[in-house]
Amino acid sequence: MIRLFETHRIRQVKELDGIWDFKAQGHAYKMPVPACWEQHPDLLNYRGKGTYTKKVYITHPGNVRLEFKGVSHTADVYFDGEKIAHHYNAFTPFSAVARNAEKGVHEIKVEADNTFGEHSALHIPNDYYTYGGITRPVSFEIIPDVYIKNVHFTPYRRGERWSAKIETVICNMSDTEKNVEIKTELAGKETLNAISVPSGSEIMSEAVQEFDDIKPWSPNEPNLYMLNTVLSISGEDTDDLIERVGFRIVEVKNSKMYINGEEIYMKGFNRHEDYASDGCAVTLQHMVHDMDLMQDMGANAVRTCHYPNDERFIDLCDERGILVWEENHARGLSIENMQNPNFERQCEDCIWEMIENHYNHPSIIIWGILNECASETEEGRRMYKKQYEQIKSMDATRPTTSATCRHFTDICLDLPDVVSFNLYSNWYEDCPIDERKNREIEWIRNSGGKNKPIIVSEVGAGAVYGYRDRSRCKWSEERQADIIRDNLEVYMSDENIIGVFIWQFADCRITEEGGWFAQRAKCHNNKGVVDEFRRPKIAYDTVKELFGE
Ligand code: ADA
Repeated sequence: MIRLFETHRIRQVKELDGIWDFKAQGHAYKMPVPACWEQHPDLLNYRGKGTYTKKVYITHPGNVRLEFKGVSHTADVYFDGEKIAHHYNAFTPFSAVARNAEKGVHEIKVEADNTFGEHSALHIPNDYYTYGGITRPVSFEIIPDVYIKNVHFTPYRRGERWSAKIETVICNMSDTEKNVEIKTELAGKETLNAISVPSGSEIMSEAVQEFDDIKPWSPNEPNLYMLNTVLSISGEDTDDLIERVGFRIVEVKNSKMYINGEEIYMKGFNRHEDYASDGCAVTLQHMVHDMDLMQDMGANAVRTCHYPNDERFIDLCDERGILVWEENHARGLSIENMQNPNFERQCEDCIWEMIENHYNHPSIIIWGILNECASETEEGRRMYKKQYEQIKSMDATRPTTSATCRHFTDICLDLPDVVSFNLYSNWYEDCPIDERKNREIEWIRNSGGKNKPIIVSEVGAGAVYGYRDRSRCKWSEERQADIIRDNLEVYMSDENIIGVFIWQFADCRITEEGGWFAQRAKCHNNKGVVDEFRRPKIAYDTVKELFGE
């Protein structure tokens, strides 16, 4: 399943979840897709390349479009031996088209690579694991020469009346100009545009529509609507795309954030896509389990640390009214890391793919970038500024932020709409929490963050699951619960702060390389309030008590 709803009724779509042939290190395997290759006993720590192959049958000649929701971390895709795509980054989708495929059997080959090195500026040894494989779903489509590339939905309100702008991008792969009609249907209203699409080009068609009796999307009432778009040529319906949208407005004013005019407060978790037996290829069942646990603890928000998430998880957030901070892929990169010659382009591609593909999700209310990167440097500032500008050029409707740990030295706080900081009082730094918080806020207010909303993007402590100790020493479950309690009580009672995200929801695997092993028992980040199997620690009930209030 690639989304939690059907996305096409006219376009032929088949999902390629299942067993693929796989080869790595000279051995052959039958490998499930989606999955991490680390789930196989031979490949538990394998960092290298692996080749997947799959035969597909086409009943009529046509253009094949493959959509990969995630390959970790680099993919080269071949169709009948011809290379049709190269993609870097495990966490963003990409597609590839093979034109004029004949009826019969064809071969899809994917060479996946999860190695570290200069070619990979974002996937580096880090406090999370870079797995290998086709780790998210794959779909196989037959598309006409002229097809719908994507549809973006932008709601807005005048008084109590809702309207929306619907932007449809049409791609013409044929060698002649085509006259097409684009019909949209949403909430009982239809639009119709006729446009000409020159050969070999992409044209965006815009429709604006007013609506009646709309039920807005909000955390408490996450109303969703299906947006059906159909493309017709000479009166024949030849392609379609179904999106799911919500009517909601996100605003930042008076140092607060609002949805549809209602002030919001985020009680959230940082959640890595990592589950003990799944690796980063978290199954839908485990996504739902994670969501059930977070909501059981009273959370209303999630931060997709530190990369764009599987779209099915964002679909779940849309359905449940969970507020999402989605961010591009970066964690703790120094200025030397950011000077990797591939860094800026790989960030730009990640931001483009994140927004291009996730734009319509009402649950995403803020875009984040560059978690704890070199925002204390002038060169880092240049890159932060460039990335914020890219986001605003693609989406002016959502605020921006970045989680900083460059306390008292950050020179980028004037750039985002919302200022966020990571601070581990009484874990990494034993100090009076309230006093330290006040110093942080005072510094923010005087360093570019004046009148901006403030989010505590990370707060927490470590505990090894099952380690209880009446001394309440660090790494005991008792101490983790104490530290989380003490921090939440301070942060949740400060009116400067509009949200707090606990680091982190669940324990996650980290890379042994890069010296991380020395700070991370079991080669895991053990700051989850549940462990990697989602077994709750004492802190689970502490969070439930404090978030549940
Ligand atoms: C940082 C970082 C997280 C995690 C955390 C920790 O704030 O953003 O990814 O590494 O520290 O566990 O120390």
